Amino acid sequence: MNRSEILFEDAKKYIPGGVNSPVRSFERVGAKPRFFKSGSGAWLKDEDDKTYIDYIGSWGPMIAGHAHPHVVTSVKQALAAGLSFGAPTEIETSLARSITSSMPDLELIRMVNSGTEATMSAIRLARGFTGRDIIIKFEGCYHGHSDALLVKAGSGALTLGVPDSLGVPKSVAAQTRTLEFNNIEQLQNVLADIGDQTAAVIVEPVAGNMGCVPPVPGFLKALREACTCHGALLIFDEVMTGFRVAKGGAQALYGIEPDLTTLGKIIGGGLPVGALGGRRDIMEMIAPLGGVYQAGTLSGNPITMHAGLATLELLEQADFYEKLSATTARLTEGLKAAADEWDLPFSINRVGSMFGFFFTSVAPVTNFSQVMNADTGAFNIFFNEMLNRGVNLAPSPFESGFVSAAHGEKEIDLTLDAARQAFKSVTAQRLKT
Ligand code: KE4
Repeated sequence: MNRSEILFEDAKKYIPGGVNSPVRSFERVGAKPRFFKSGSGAWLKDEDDKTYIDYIGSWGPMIAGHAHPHVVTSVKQALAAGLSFGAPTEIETSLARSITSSMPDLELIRMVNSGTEATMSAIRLARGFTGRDIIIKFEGCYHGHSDALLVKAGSGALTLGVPDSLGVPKSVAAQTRTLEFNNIEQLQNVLADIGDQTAAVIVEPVAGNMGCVPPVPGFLKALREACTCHGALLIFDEVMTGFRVAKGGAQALYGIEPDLTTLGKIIGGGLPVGALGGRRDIMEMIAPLGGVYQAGTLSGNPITMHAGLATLELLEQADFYEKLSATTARLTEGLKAAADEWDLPFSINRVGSMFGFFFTSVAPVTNFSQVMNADTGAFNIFFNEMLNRGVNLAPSPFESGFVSAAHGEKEIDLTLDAARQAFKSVTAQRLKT
């Protein structure tokens, strides 16, 4: 056994499945997880000293690359002054000011410790503000693991949601409806029917948790109009897209103003973080100002705030997003060209520096059922072939990949070289079956 395998067996003695988050178990791709010990720029090193070009980036936060000197220095200086005080600190205001200057729709913002906390709090706030109970979400979108959001579609769009996890009470799931992402007509019909009972519609403006699935033209606009028409709040879950697809997030990229926004990942620079923000009249309902309770021992932790602010400072560099987008385009176009050389059904979506690919001839993939019909067996072969060639992709066909500012020509060329070999293996192994 190599060191990762040894560590995995040891971890399983103390931690469920040996991991602190299920996707890390590699269960979906039929492999054993690598244990990593360090990261630098676009690269990770595992416990067997193998190096990998990393396209997970801690699931999005590492947009500037691993262990960026500016971020590490800022955190080291902050650490020397203490880790947490349970009292207000200036750095919390500094980060809030930085975020809201890039995302002006967030008139007020509250820091929390995870994306799950952010969306859970946003749902409670929407219910408190509107006095309504129903929540609408979309199939294939993931908003963290709070009960109200671990709900899948019932037999029909208007039927009661059903739990998407053991332990979620039917009574809670019944308050959530799950619609088809990118289905404008269904959305308009359902909101015409129950819009005046609906507290909020929550959406990933670019779905990143079923692979990467962008909104079709008009979907977000239709969503905004329907929510406004029926007095339901529109919540953009930008935990993944915030500061990823553009400095102002998807709301800036697509020009749609949500009522509330949730954030996470990049704004913490790799440390535990989440945030919810939005219209002042709504946010002023949060304790201590209003009657919607929300709290957290380590919310706004100064070390996290320093890591987040240092990361956002790096995004101010000239042409940061243009360069990142161009690098990602070279990657995705190269992957498509390599798959075409083997006549493989391969479809890839990209928004800025987040991407997702599917072994299907459907192009572009625009909804969950198309994702589910893609060839996950081919994905697993490709994933493992790439991993064994030193490319660390997301270990699931239902995740997105991320390129950082540290990824350069060399990393993209090496990735495409590995992909040509991996596609050859997919072809060979699929021909056997
Ligand atoms: P966390 O509670 O994991 O910080 O955030 C939940 C969340 C909320 N909203 C969106 C759009 C998200 O993508 C996430 C979490 N993303 C996953 C990656 N698909 C985290 C990885 C994991 O679960 O280990």
